[in-house]
Parts: sequence; structure tokens; C-alpha cells
Amino acid sequence: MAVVFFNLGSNMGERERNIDRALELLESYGVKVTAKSQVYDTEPWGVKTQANFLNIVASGETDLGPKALVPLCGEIERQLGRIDSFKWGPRIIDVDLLLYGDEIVDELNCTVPHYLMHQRRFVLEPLVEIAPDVVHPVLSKTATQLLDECEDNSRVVGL
Ligand code: PH2
Ligand code: MG
Ligand code: MG
Repeated sequence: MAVVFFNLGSNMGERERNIDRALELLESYGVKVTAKSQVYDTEPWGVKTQANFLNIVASGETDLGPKALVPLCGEIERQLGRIDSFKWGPRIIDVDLLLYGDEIVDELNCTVPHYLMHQRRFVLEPLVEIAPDVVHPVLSKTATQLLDECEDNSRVVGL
């Protein structure tokens, strides 16, 4: 059983409901959700001219491996009606695997830890809320350290 962390985000439609449905689908596919952060209203990162996101971080336990989990995230996004937008553009739902225990995977369609997680305040604030001491296995730093050192100053507000 692996301990895993996801970031979920939405900036289209019923944003909070989209996140809740994605969590239900993760559960239905074999991820036991063990904790979730509060919902954060977050300034868009990367492409600024779009609506604010709601983001949460959730932890889970699963027997699925990382190479099953990453495509499952994509399948859940499709089931919720996500259509391909441009990179970092608006989306009904985004389900990103952040951490898979202390495993490091670097393959074409499966990169864990998420390659940008340490550069995104909208990931680190909710991650620190639920798991301040979890360690990034590539950078060998806790979530708290990563947040302290994060240069992203975009607005992230707990609701
Ligand atoms: N996701 C992106 C791009 N920018 N900005 C915020 N605030 N939240 C997101 O989830 C987000 C983003 C692409 O994955
Ligand atoms: Mg994303
Ligand atoms: Mg994604």
C-alpha cells in the first residue's frame, strides 16, 4: 500500500463540485482518500489571463502503481468532461499525481514527483496544511521547506 498525494484544480463550471466528483471517482477506482486540505482560491499560475482556480491537495492509500495511477487521473478528467485546452489553460478538472511514496519515476507519460510541484504555491500551501513533513524524494526537502523557499508569490487563499 503506497501513500500518495494529488493536487486537484478547476477553473471552469461548478469548480468545487468538479473537485468533489474527481475525489469520488478516485475512490471508486481504488484510492482510499485519507485526508484533504481545505479548498483554496488561487490565482492562475503560468497563464495569468484566465479565471481563478479552486485547488485542494488530497492524500490517499492505494495498491495501484504510479504507472496505473497517472493514466487513471487522465481517465477521471475525461469522465468529468475535460476537453484539451492549451498548456496551463482553463480546465473543468485537473488531477495531478504529486508524490507516490518516496518513489521517483521519470518516463515519457509518468513523472513523479510532479515536475513543477515545488514551484507552485497553489500546490505547496495545501500540501503543507495536510502533510508539512512529507519529503520530496528528489529535492530531499520537506513540504514546509519547499514552501519557505518557493519563489511563486501568486495569491493562494484558504476559503
Ligand atoms: N493548473 C495549471 C496551470 N495553472 N494555476 C492554478 N492556480 N491552479 C492550477 O491548478 C493550475 C494553474 C495547469 O495544470
Ligand atoms: Mg496541473
Ligand atoms: Mg494535469
